[in-house]
Amino acid sequence: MSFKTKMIPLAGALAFAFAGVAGAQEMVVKIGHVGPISGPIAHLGKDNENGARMAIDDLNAKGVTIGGKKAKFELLAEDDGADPKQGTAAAQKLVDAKVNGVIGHLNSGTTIPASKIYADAGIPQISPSATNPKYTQQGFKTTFRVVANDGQLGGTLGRYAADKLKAKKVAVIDDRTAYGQGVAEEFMKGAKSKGVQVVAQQYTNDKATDFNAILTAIKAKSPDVIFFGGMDAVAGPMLRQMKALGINAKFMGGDGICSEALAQLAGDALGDNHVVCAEAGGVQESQKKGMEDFRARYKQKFGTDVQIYAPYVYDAVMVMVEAMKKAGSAEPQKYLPELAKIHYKGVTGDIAFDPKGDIKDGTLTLYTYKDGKRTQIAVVK
Ligand code: ABU
Repeated sequence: MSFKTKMIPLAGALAFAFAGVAGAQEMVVKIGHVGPISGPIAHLGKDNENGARMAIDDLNAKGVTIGGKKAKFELLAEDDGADPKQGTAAAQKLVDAKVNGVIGHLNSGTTIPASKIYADAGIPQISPSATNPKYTQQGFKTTFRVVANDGQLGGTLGRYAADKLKAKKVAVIDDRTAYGQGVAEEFMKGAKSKGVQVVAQQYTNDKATDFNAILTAIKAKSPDVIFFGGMDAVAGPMLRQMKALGINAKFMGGDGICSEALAQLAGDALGDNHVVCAEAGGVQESQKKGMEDFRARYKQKFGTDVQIYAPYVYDAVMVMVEAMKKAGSAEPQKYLPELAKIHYKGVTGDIAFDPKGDIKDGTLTLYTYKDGKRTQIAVVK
């Protein structure tokens, strides 16, 4: 046997041994994401999922070390169709897949029931868009949200209707979801606190397309403003039918209607300065460039504009990973305490949580639509 042939197995064994060492220094971190990728608001679910994918791709490209090990991040994306039952099934699937953390869900109606499943499994959950206050009021240690809640959203919009739109009479419609109902109630509280009269209250659902009966009943009461608690996929056709019925009242809604897509969904019924809505977050002047850069990168990557919450999803992933880095571990019970006390500067602003898991100092951005484009009115605390 020659010297050379003797060395080949030795080199092979060494290479194998080193590969084993390198392998032992790597870890896979599974991040779950859930939103409606099917159904009427699939465009919003996809927007959220894209935000998560962008964060995962950025983290893997940059290279992240957790507790001395190189982390490889994997996105496990699930569709809940905005349906509470599908939401809990998706949550159980992610728990069974032993995800390290979950970003989602998009809707309050899915986020709240799913949160018990994650809490029972001890898995941290950050919602980037569910705004019903109940989500963080259940006493779970695992629930966090990076946006303001319906109390802030609805209350601010109610007071805005009185102070800025000079409304004396408002009509309110909600889609009977956890979000729609909650934000409509908060709007009424805010409006009534300013002496505004609620002259009509009507109900629909999150898949409805015909609003003639409820709009006709509302028209008879001549409101100055119609507030809708629900999502853009319903608000668009509702605006078209308002126009067809000759209703000139201003139209208001929360973050669920405040998408780029509302312009297409409403067509020429959108009008200029006719719709006022609010996103449950927003950046101050000094942070605007970071947000603009994010939006440009997003458009380049996915070929479409941000709808509403992709930047918040991106930050939610980053915040979760920052907590893992601080803990030196991706194990939920180890990084959860770090997540609870995190201070993170994201593209959506400064993120820190109160004892319930709600974002501290939540911000809102008021928008209207002009020339078919979502146009910022103001950023308010
Ligand atoms: N916040 C608007 C959409 C999501 C939700 O809370 O249902």
